[in-house]
Amino acid sequence: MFSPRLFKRDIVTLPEFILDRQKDFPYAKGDLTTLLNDIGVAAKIVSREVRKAGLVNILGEMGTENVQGERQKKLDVFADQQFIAALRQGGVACGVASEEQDEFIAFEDQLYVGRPYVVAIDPLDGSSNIDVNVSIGTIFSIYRITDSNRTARLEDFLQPGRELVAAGYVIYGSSTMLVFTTGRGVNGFTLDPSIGEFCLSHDNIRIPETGPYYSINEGNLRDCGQGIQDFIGWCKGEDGGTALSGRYIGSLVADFHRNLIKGGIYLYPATTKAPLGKLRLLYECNPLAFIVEQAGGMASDGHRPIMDYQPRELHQRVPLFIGSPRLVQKAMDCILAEADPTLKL
Ligand code: AHM
Ligand code: MG
Repeated sequence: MFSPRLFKRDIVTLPEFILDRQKDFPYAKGDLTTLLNDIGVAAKIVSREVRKAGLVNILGEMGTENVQGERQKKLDVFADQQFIAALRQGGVACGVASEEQDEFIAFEDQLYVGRPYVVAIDPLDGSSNIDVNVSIGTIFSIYRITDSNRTARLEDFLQPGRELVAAGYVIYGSSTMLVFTTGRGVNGFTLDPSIGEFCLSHDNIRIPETGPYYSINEGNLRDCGQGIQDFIGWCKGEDGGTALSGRYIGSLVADFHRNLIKGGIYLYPATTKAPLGKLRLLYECNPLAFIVEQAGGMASDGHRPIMDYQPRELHQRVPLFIGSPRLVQKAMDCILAEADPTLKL
Protein backbone atom coordinates (compact mmCIF):
# COMPACT_ATOMS: atom_id res chain seq x y z
CA MET A 1 0.00 0.00 0.00
CA PHE A 2 1.15 3.52 -0.68
CA SER A 3 2.58 5.11 2.44
CA PRO A 4 1.01 8.52 2.96
CA ARG A 5 3.77 9.67 5.29
CA LEU A 6 4.81 12.54 3.08
CA PHE A 7 1.52 13.55 1.59
CA LYS A 8 -1.32 15.44 3.12
CA ARG A 9 -3.57 15.90 0.10
CA ASP A 10 -5.85 13.50 -1.74
CA ILE A 11 -3.95 12.97 -4.97
CA VAL A 12 -0.57 11.30 -5.32
CA THR A 13 1.22 11.97 -8.58
CA LEU A 14 3.52 9.48 -10.33
CA PRO A 15 6.75 11.39 -9.48
CA GLU A 16 5.69 11.69 -5.83
CA PHE A 17 4.86 7.99 -5.64
CA ILE A 18 8.11 6.88 -7.25
CA LEU A 19 10.15 9.15 -5.01
CA ASP A 20 8.40 7.78 -1.95
CA ARG A 21 9.03 4.18 -3.08
CA GLN A 22 12.71 4.89 -3.66
CA LYS A 23 13.14 4.62 0.11
CA ASP A 24 12.22 0.90 -0.13
CA PHE A 25 15.50 0.33 -1.95
CA PRO A 26 18.24 1.24 0.55
CA TYR A 27 21.01 1.72 -2.01
CA ALA A 28 18.89 3.44 -4.65
CA LYS A 29 20.53 6.49 -6.17
CA GLY A 30 17.40 7.70 -7.90
CA ASP A 31 18.25 6.38 -11.38
CA LEU A 32 15.18 4.16 -11.64
CA THR A 33 13.07 7.05 -10.37
CA THR A 34 14.41 9.23 -13.17
CA LEU A 35 13.90 6.50 -15.77
CA LEU A 36 10.27 5.84 -14.82
CA ASN A 37 9.60 9.57 -14.85
CA ASP A 38 11.18 9.87 -18.32
CA ILE A 39 8.89 7.10 -19.57
CA GLY A 40 5.92 8.85 -17.94
CA VAL A 41 6.68 12.12 -19.73
CA ALA A 42 7.07 10.39 -23.12
CA ALA A 43 3.78 8.56 -22.45
CA LYS A 44 2.05 11.90 -21.90
CA ILE A 45 3.34 13.21 -25.23
CA VAL A 46 2.21 10.04 -27.04
CA SER A 47 -1.15 10.21 -25.27
CA ARG A 48 -1.60 13.79 -26.47
CA GLU A 49 -0.98 12.74 -30.08
CA VAL A 50 -3.21 9.66 -29.79
CA ARG A 51 -6.03 11.88 -28.45
CA LYS A 52 -5.93 14.17 -31.46
CA ALA A 53 -5.10 11.46 -33.98
CA GLY A 54 -8.29 11.87 -35.96
CA LEU A 55 -7.90 15.65 -36.14
CA VAL A 56 -4.51 15.95 -37.74
CA ASN A 57 -2.69 14.15 -40.46
CA ILE A 58 -1.07 11.54 -38.23
CA LEU A 59 -3.19 8.47 -38.91
CA GLY A 60 -2.39 6.02 -41.66
CA GLU A 61 0.66 4.20 -42.92
CA MET A 62 4.24 5.39 -43.33
CA GLY A 63 4.82 3.18 -46.38
CA THR A 64 7.63 1.40 -44.50
CA GLU A 65 7.93 -1.97 -42.78
CA ASN A 66 9.61 -2.92 -39.50
CA VAL A 67 11.99 -5.86 -39.13
CA GLN A 68 9.11 -8.29 -38.77
CA GLY A 69 7.63 -7.27 -42.12
CA GLU A 70 4.73 -5.42 -40.50
CA ARG A 71 3.45 -2.18 -42.04
CA GLN A 72 4.37 0.77 -39.86
CA LYS A 73 1.72 3.34 -39.00
CA LYS A 74 2.58 7.00 -38.53
CA LEU A 75 1.70 6.87 -34.83
CA ASP A 76 3.91 3.78 -34.41
CA VAL A 77 6.84 5.75 -35.71
CA PHE A 78 5.97 8.87 -33.69
CA ALA A 79 5.73 6.85 -30.44
CA ASP A 80 8.99 5.06 -31.23
CA GLN A 81 10.79 8.37 -31.71
CA GLN A 82 9.35 9.89 -28.54
CA PHE A 83 10.34 7.04 -26.25
CA ILE A 84 13.81 6.70 -27.75
CA ALA A 85 14.38 10.46 -27.42
CA ALA A 86 13.18 10.47 -23.81
CA LEU A 87 15.49 7.58 -22.90
CA ARG A 88 18.46 9.09 -24.75
CA GLN A 89 18.00 12.48 -23.12
CA GLY A 90 17.15 11.11 -19.68
CA GLY A 91 20.73 10.10 -18.92
CA VAL A 92 19.89 6.82 -17.16
CA ALA A 93 19.41 4.25 -19.94
CA CYS A 94 22.41 3.34 -22.09
CA GLY A 95 20.37 1.59 -24.77
CA VAL A 96 16.95 0.68 -26.06
CA ALA A 97 15.50 -2.20 -28.09
CA SER A 98 12.22 -1.41 -29.82
CA GLU A 99 9.71 -3.44 -31.76
CA GLU A 100 10.06 -0.83 -34.48
CA GLN A 101 13.86 -1.06 -34.78
CA ASP A 102 15.73 -3.97 -36.39
CA GLU A 103 18.69 -3.69 -34.00
CA PHE A 104 19.00 -2.29 -30.49
CA ILE A 105 20.25 1.29 -30.17
CA ALA A 106 23.27 1.96 -27.93
CA PHE A 107 23.52 5.59 -26.85
CA GLU A 108 27.17 5.93 -27.82
CA ASP A 109 26.86 9.50 -28.97
CA GLN A 110 25.99 10.60 -25.43
CA LEU A 111 27.98 10.53 -22.25
CA TYR A 112 27.01 6.94 -21.50
CA VAL A 113 29.29 5.99 -18.64
CA GLY A 114 27.31 5.40 -15.47
CA ARG A 115 24.02 4.71 -17.23
CA PRO A 116 22.92 1.50 -15.53
CA TYR A 117 19.79 0.43 -17.43
CA VAL A 118 18.56 -0.80 -20.80
CA VAL A 119 14.94 -0.66 -21.92
CA ALA A 120 13.03 -2.97 -24.29
CA ILE A 121 9.84 -1.39 -25.58
CA ASP A 122 6.82 -1.88 -27.80
CA PRO A 123 6.12 1.82 -28.36
CA LEU A 124 2.62 1.39 -29.76
CA ASP A 125 1.01 -1.99 -29.28
CA GLY A 126 -2.19 -2.92 -31.09
CA SER A 127 -1.26 -1.41 -34.45
CA SER A 128 -4.33 -2.72 -36.22
CA ASN A 129 -6.47 -0.59 -33.89
CA ILE A 130 -4.67 2.73 -34.38
CA ASP A 131 -6.79 4.03 -37.24
CA VAL A 132 -10.13 2.92 -35.85
CA ASN A 133 -10.23 4.66 -32.46
CA VAL A 134 -9.79 1.50 -30.39
CA SER A 135 -7.52 1.28 -27.32
CA ILE A 136 -3.80 0.88 -27.95
CA GLY A 137 -0.82 0.87 -25.60
CA THR A 138 2.89 0.96 -24.84
CA ILE A 139 4.75 -1.88 -23.07
CA PHE A 140 8.23 -1.61 -21.52
CA SER A 141 10.86 -3.71 -19.71
CA ILE A 142 13.79 -2.32 -17.71
CA TYR A 143 16.96 -4.34 -17.07
CA ARG A 144 20.09 -3.42 -15.16
CA ILE A 145 23.39 -3.93 -17.01
CA THR A 146 26.24 -5.77 -15.34
CA ASP A 147 28.83 -3.03 -15.76
CA SER A 148 27.70 0.56 -16.15
CA ASN A 149 31.15 1.72 -17.30
CA ARG A 150 30.20 0.83 -20.87
CA THR A 151 27.31 1.27 -23.24
CA ALA A 152 24.62 -1.29 -24.08
CA ARG A 153 25.39 -4.71 -25.55
CA LEU A 154 23.06 -7.34 -26.97
CA GLU A 155 23.51 -9.54 -23.88
CA ASP A 156 22.01 -6.77 -21.71
CA PHE A 157 18.68 -7.18 -23.49
CA LEU A 158 18.79 -10.99 -23.56
CA GLN A 159 18.27 -11.40 -19.83
CA PRO A 160 15.51 -13.69 -18.49
CA GLY A 161 12.36 -12.03 -17.19
CA ARG A 162 13.42 -13.00 -13.65
CA GLU A 163 16.15 -10.35 -13.93
CA LEU A 164 13.71 -7.52 -14.67
CA VAL A 165 14.11 -4.48 -12.45
CA ALA A 166 10.84 -2.89 -13.52
CA ALA A 167 8.18 -3.26 -16.19
CA GLY A 168 4.99 -1.53 -17.15
CA TYR A 169 2.51 -0.49 -19.74
CA VAL A 170 0.52 2.54 -20.77
CA ILE A 171 -3.00 2.11 -22.07
CA TYR A 172 -4.46 4.84 -24.26
CA GLY A 173 -8.10 3.95 -23.59
CA SER A 174 -11.13 5.87 -22.44
CA SER A 175 -8.54 7.42 -20.14
CA THR A 176 -4.77 7.06 -20.28
CA MET A 177 -3.26 4.85 -17.58
CA LEU A 178 0.26 3.86 -16.65
CA VAL A 179 0.62 0.59 -14.73
CA PHE A 180 4.00 -0.64 -13.49
CA THR A 181 5.88 -2.82 -11.04
CA THR A 182 9.35 -2.68 -9.57
CA GLY A 183 8.87 -6.10 -7.96
CA ARG A 184 6.89 -4.81 -4.99
CA GLY A 185 3.33 -5.09 -6.20
CA VAL A 186 1.58 -3.39 -9.09
CA ASN A 187 0.22 0.14 -9.11
CA GLY A 188 -1.83 2.02 -11.68
CA PHE A 189 -1.91 5.76 -12.40
CA THR A 190 -4.54 7.57 -14.44
CA LEU A 191 -3.62 10.66 -16.43
CA ASP A 192 -5.57 13.67 -15.24
CA PRO A 193 -5.53 15.88 -18.34
CA SER A 194 -6.56 18.95 -16.33
CA ILE A 195 -3.25 18.97 -14.42
CA GLY A 196 -1.18 16.90 -16.88
CA GLU A 197 -0.13 14.37 -14.25
CA PHE A 198 -0.48 10.62 -13.80
CA CYS A 199 -2.27 10.23 -10.44
CA LEU A 200 -2.40 7.06 -8.33
CA SER A 201 -5.79 5.48 -9.04
CA HIS A 202 -5.20 1.72 -8.62
CA ASP A 203 -3.18 1.01 -5.50
CA ASN A 204 -1.69 -2.51 -5.14
CA ILE A 205 -3.58 -4.22 -7.99
CA ARG A 206 -4.40 -7.91 -7.41
CA ILE A 207 -5.76 -10.09 -10.22
CA PRO A 208 -8.78 -12.26 -9.27
CA GLU A 209 -7.99 -15.99 -8.88
CA THR A 210 -10.36 -16.72 -11.74
CA GLY A 211 -12.55 -14.50 -13.88
CA PRO A 212 -15.33 -14.13 -16.40
CA TYR A 213 -13.31 -13.54 -19.59
CA TYR A 214 -11.27 -15.48 -22.14
CA SER A 215 -9.44 -13.58 -24.88
CA ILE A 216 -8.17 -15.29 -28.02
CA ASN A 217 -8.27 -14.66 -31.75
CA GLU A 218 -10.74 -17.48 -32.41
CA GLY A 219 -10.20 -17.15 -36.14
CA ASN A 220 -6.98 -19.07 -35.54
CA LEU A 221 -8.56 -21.85 -33.50
CA ARG A 222 -8.59 -24.60 -36.10
CA ASP A 223 -4.84 -24.00 -36.58
CA CYS A 224 -4.22 -24.60 -32.86
CA GLY A 225 -3.45 -27.88 -31.12
CA GLN A 226 -6.19 -30.09 -29.67
CA GLY A 227 -5.31 -28.98 -26.12
CA ILE A 228 -6.08 -25.35 -26.98
CA GLN A 229 -9.30 -26.34 -28.74
CA ASP A 230 -10.33 -28.36 -25.67
CA PHE A 231 -9.55 -25.41 -23.41
CA ILE A 232 -11.65 -23.01 -25.49
CA GLY A 233 -14.44 -25.61 -25.47
CA TRP A 234 -14.18 -25.64 -21.66
CA CYS A 235 -14.27 -21.79 -21.63
CA LYS A 236 -17.51 -21.99 -23.61
CA GLY A 237 -19.01 -24.39 -21.07
CA GLU A 238 -19.08 -27.30 -23.53
CA ASP A 239 -18.44 -29.76 -20.69
CA GLY A 240 -21.61 -28.57 -18.95
CA GLY A 241 -19.82 -25.96 -16.80
CA THR A 242 -20.46 -22.25 -16.72
CA ALA A 243 -19.43 -20.49 -19.91
CA LEU A 244 -17.01 -17.57 -19.76
CA SER A 245 -17.52 -14.49 -21.93
CA GLY A 246 -15.29 -14.06 -24.96
CA ARG A 247 -13.58 -10.62 -25.15
CA TYR A 248 -10.93 -9.86 -27.77
CA ILE A 249 -9.91 -6.32 -28.57
CA GLY A 250 -6.81 -7.23 -30.57
CA SER A 251 -4.63 -4.88 -28.49
CA LEU A 252 -2.66 -6.98 -26.04
CA VAL A 253 -2.38 -4.13 -23.54
CA ALA A 254 -6.14 -3.51 -23.52
CA ASP A 255 -7.07 -7.20 -23.33
CA PHE A 256 -4.49 -7.76 -20.60
CA HIS A 257 -5.55 -4.70 -18.60
CA ARG A 258 -9.21 -5.72 -18.57
CA ASN A 259 -8.36 -9.23 -17.43
CA LEU A 260 -5.94 -7.93 -14.79
CA ILE A 261 -8.68 -5.83 -13.22
CA LYS A 262 -11.70 -8.10 -13.74
CA GLY A 263 -10.10 -11.56 -13.96
CA GLY A 264 -9.65 -13.65 -17.08
CA ILE A 265 -7.13 -15.20 -19.44
CA TYR A 266 -5.49 -13.90 -22.62
CA LEU A 267 -3.91 -16.45 -24.91
CA TYR A 268 -1.95 -16.24 -28.13
CA PRO A 269 -0.88 -19.85 -28.65
CA ALA A 270 1.26 -21.50 -31.27
CA THR A 271 -0.59 -22.17 -34.52
CA THR A 272 0.38 -24.15 -37.59
CA LYS A 273 1.09 -20.84 -39.37
CA ALA A 274 2.92 -19.27 -36.39
CA PRO A 275 4.61 -22.14 -34.51
CA LEU A 276 5.96 -19.76 -31.85
CA GLY A 277 2.83 -17.65 -31.62
CA LYS A 278 2.89 -13.98 -32.54
CA LEU A 279 3.92 -12.04 -29.47
CA ARG A 280 7.46 -10.99 -28.68
CA LEU A 281 9.22 -12.18 -25.53
CA LEU A 282 11.30 -9.13 -24.63
CA TYR A 283 8.86 -6.25 -24.91
CA GLU A 284 5.41 -7.86 -24.86
CA CYS A 285 5.41 -11.14 -22.90
CA ASN A 286 8.13 -10.61 -20.25
CA PRO A 287 6.95 -7.22 -18.96
CA LEU A 288 3.33 -8.36 -18.71
CA ALA A 289 4.47 -11.64 -17.11
CA PHE A 290 6.34 -9.68 -14.42
CA ILE A 291 3.26 -7.53 -13.78
CA VAL A 292 0.83 -10.43 -13.66
CA GLU A 293 3.03 -12.45 -11.29
CA GLN A 294 3.37 -9.42 -9.04
CA ALA A 295 -0.43 -9.13 -9.05
CA GLY A 296 -0.90 -12.81 -8.10
CA GLY A 297 -1.45 -14.19 -11.60
CA MET A 298 0.42 -16.50 -13.99
CA ALA A 299 2.13 -16.21 -17.36
CA SER A 300 3.14 -19.35 -19.22
CA ASP A 301 4.05 -20.54 -22.71
CA GLY A 302 1.68 -23.45 -22.05
CA HIS A 303 4.33 -25.51 -20.31
CA ARG A 304 6.63 -23.28 -18.26
CA PRO A 305 6.73 -19.75 -16.89
CA ILE A 306 7.48 -17.01 -19.42
CA MET A 307 9.84 -15.40 -16.90
CA ASP A 308 12.13 -18.48 -16.99
CA TYR A 309 12.96 -18.14 -20.70
CA GLN A 310 16.56 -17.42 -21.60
CA PRO A 311 16.06 -15.09 -24.61
CA ARG A 312 18.10 -15.83 -27.72
CA GLU A 313 17.25 -12.84 -29.90
CA LEU A 314 15.69 -9.38 -29.68
CA HIS A 315 12.49 -10.08 -31.58
CA GLN A 316 11.98 -13.65 -30.38
CA ARG A 317 8.36 -14.83 -30.34
CA VAL A 318 6.77 -17.06 -27.73
CA PRO A 319 3.27 -18.49 -27.13
CA LEU A 320 1.52 -16.64 -24.30
CA PHE A 321 -1.09 -17.70 -21.73
CA ILE A 322 -1.53 -14.96 -19.16
CA GLY A 323 -3.99 -13.92 -16.51
CA SER A 324 -5.89 -15.36 -13.54
CA PRO A 325 -3.94 -18.30 -12.09
CA ARG A 326 -6.76 -20.85 -12.16
CA LEU A 327 -7.54 -20.16 -15.81
CA VAL A 328 -3.89 -20.28 -16.90
CA GLN A 329 -3.45 -23.53 -14.97
CA LYS A 330 -6.55 -24.97 -16.65
CA ALA A 331 -5.13 -24.10 -20.10
CA MET A 332 -1.84 -25.79 -19.17
CA ASP A 333 -3.71 -28.88 -17.95
CA CYS A 334 -5.52 -29.12 -21.30
CA ILE A 335 -2.23 -28.87 -23.19
CA LEU A 336 -0.71 -31.55 -20.98
CA ALA A 337 -3.73 -33.80 -21.53
CA GLU A 338 -3.23 -33.46 -25.30
CA ALA A 339 0.26 -34.91 -24.92
CA ASP A 340 -0.94 -37.60 -22.52
CA PRO A 341 -4.65 -38.45 -23.10
CA THR A 342 -4.79 -40.49 -19.87
CA LEU A 343 -4.71 -37.14 -18.05
CA LYS A 344 -7.81 -35.91 -19.88
CA LEU A 345 -10.11 -34.28 -17.33
P1 AHM B 1 1.65 -5.23 -32.66
O1 AHM B 1 2.65 -5.02 -31.57
O2 AHM B 1 2.22 -5.11 -34.03
O3 AHM B 1 0.44 -4.37 -32.48
O4 AHM B 1 1.17 -6.78 -32.55
C1 AHM B 1 0.74 -7.30 -31.35
C2 AHM B 1 -0.77 -7.37 -31.33
C3 AHM B 1 -1.31 -7.48 -29.93
O5 AHM B 1 -1.54 -6.23 -29.36
C4 AHM B 1 -2.60 -8.21 -30.18
O6 AHM B 1 -3.06 -8.89 -29.04
C5 AHM B 1 -2.26 -9.13 -31.29
O7 AHM B 1 -1.18 -8.53 -31.98
C6 AHM B 1 -3.41 -9.32 -32.22
O8 AHM B 1 -3.02 -10.20 -33.22
P2 AHM B 1 -4.11 -10.87 -34.19
O9 AHM B 1 -4.60 -9.78 -35.07
O10 AHM B 1 -3.34 -11.93 -34.92
O11 AHM B 1 -5.18 -11.43 -33.31
MG1 MG C 1 2.84 -5.19 -29.79
